[in-house]
Amino acid sequence: MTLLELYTEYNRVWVPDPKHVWKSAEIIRDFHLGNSVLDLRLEDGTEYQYKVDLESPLLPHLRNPDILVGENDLTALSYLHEPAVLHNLRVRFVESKIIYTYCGIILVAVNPYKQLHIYGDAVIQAYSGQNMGDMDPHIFAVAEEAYKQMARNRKNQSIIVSGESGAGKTVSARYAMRYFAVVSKSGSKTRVEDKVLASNPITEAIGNAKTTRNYNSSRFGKYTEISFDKQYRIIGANMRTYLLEKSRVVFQAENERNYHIFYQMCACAELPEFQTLRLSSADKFQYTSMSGEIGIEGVDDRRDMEETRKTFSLLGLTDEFQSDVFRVLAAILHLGNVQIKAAGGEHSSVPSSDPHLVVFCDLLHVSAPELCRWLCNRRMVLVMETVVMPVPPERATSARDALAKQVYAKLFDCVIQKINAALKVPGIQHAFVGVLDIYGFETFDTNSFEQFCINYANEKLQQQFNLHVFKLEQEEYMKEDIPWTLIDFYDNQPVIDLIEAKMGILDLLDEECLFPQGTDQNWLQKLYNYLHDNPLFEKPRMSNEAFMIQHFADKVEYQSKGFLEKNRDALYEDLLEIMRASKFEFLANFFHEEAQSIKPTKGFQVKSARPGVKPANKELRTTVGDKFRSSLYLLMETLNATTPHYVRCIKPNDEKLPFEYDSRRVVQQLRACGVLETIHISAQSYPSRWTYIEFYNRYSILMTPMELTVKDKQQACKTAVQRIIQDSNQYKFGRTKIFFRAGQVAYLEKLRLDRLRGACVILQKHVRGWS
Ligand code: AD9
Ligand code: MG
Repeated sequence: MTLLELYTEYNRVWVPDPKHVWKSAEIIRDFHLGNSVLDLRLEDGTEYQYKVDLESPLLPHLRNPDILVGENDLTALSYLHEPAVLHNLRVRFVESKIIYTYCGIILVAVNPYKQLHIYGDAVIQAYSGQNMGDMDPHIFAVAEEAYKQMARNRKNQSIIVSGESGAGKTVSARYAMRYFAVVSKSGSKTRVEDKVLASNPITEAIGNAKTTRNYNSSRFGKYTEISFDKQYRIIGANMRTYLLEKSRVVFQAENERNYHIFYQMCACAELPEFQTLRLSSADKFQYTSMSGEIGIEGVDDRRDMEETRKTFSLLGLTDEFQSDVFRVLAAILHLGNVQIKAAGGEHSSVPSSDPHLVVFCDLLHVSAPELCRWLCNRRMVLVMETVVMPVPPERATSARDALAKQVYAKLFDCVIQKINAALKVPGIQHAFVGVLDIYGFETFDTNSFEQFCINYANEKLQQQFNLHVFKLEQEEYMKEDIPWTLIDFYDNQPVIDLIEAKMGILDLLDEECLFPQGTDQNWLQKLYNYLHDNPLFEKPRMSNEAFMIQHFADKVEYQSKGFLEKNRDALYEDLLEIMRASKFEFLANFFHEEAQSIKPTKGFQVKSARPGVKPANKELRTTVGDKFRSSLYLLMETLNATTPHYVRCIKPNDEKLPFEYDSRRVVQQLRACGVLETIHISAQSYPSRWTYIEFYNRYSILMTPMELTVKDKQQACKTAVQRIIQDSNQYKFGRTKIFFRAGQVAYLEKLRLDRLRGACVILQKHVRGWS
């Protein structure tokens, strides 16, 4: 008997559907090998013939028995495939308003877009100390599991949260952190747990912004390590951040905003302590008003400013530090309003009396004439001499914006450092739980360097996940004395190699950045030349300005324009020199300590990336791509040294509507965030495992009288399985368990049901005979 025999009358299947992705249908005639169609009836009553390729009959997915629908863990389903997962999540979410479901070791969280009463302290207490399997799926159950394993195994843990923009990563990460703060309350006066939680509003004020996808979108990745002492109480924390979106400081797309903190400050412009900053409402500043969007529905920037300042104070960051931060932020807003005018030919001009330039220089204690000079001119180093050349207004504007971005990025790092110092562990850290809130896989109509980096990070995370699942499987198989070579699993190393290996995409990009005359087009040509044999790399047929990568989640087309510039992140040395010379020590320090906190894997000298644009400090400087590669390497090292727990957030609709489930959007994300890949991994191996006892108890009804008389029950099970399932590749006998390939348990279940029905009929005959 094979799976084919389950395609019989009354059984149900899933067939593809353009709107709902999958729709249910009932089989109305038994299917036999050699049939060219499968006769079906759809739920609306229409009959439908599903075409079957005679060469390799590919039949639609079988639908699970209703009794299994709504399960807490998707891996309990007999048929584990895309339509089953999609349907099960929908039933739970739409009908039962349940947002959490397990899929093996993953917690799937569907964003309800509605405040639910499932996060109170009482719920935390209910989850505290419980076993994961005994409770309903919840972010608190994952946090509890991490906490418990940390204490039981004395091992560091990680909670890895991923998902696309607006899916609920930051909210989930916050709840996980709150869980630890509540269960590990030290009761001490220092309230270190509150301090750890306070880090969130601050990082969100300076690192989150309104985008069209999410009103509070994190524009950076974050890994927060929460430290515990021997009694497993919180004693501190440390944050690592990844790739802040700097371009937002000077440019926002339509309907988007700059970082929240700017609007919070503008909303408080008239406060006495802000008078020196010469602020006004956000619509008066270019950097906060270019998209025409100043407020956010339901957000009170003024009140949020109070919260930001309160949390600054809670962390023990002094008033002086706060006022330094606000001073720099206000200066950036003024810089954006500096008018750069055309001055004929290739010249530009900024009068040193420009009111915003005056305020900028006042606030930051830098020289106005010098700033005007180096906005409108550049230094060219020739063979024998250095000459100063004027630049056109566009160039001067780019220089102004580059300075604003650079100052903001430095300020961001400085605030993170300060928070880390405030949360520094005073004594010895016994163990930690790290919470990773990082951007999910992205694909837009136009994809650039940022998406490339984000998707590269996701490839690395997916590999970490695959290896972990693989390791768990391997451990299980070893325990069961099953040779590990049996495991067949998907490895995305080839895509990672394409990106990061020697002479891969990043290396070629760095190489091109070394040439003063390097261009995006030259680099792309090199990619075409060197990588055309790679099956995961493609040149689009219709374009000479893009390349495509087959990622684990999807194929993505990247536009090469801007890669070189973004990777170089060139600094305008003459402008930085002005900052360095500032009497405002807080600012000057940003530019004195150029040393990178992340050790580069390799460095190289950018001689002169562009004429007049020199690398900072004329020293070894790494590119953005190279730094990102190193920071991912460190992150993976950290994650691999911990026990990971996975949370995958799903955005169920694009309109932010409560409990609205758009199957097409959900399935896209299930594919992209690796949930379906996990299923694929387990479907490839042996997803169903039964101990011999469990098997005997349930399936002895299928055993022959001879098998039933065998004393050794384990042997009886083996003989029965060998007889019932003829293809010996469909199962493996372990020490304590039998491992089944996908679909086999469903098949056994069918046989069991048939047998029970048969027994019923016989019984009924008997009963009738007696009466
Ligand atoms: V981004 O990649 O940073 O742009 P996130 O972090 O994935 O994104 P976020 O956590 O900010 O998304 O969630 C977006 C919004 O969804 C929140 O502001 C809430 O309004 C809403 N949300 C998310 N999770 C929940 C939840 N568990 N309960 C209620 C939620 N609302
Ligand atoms: Mg976020």
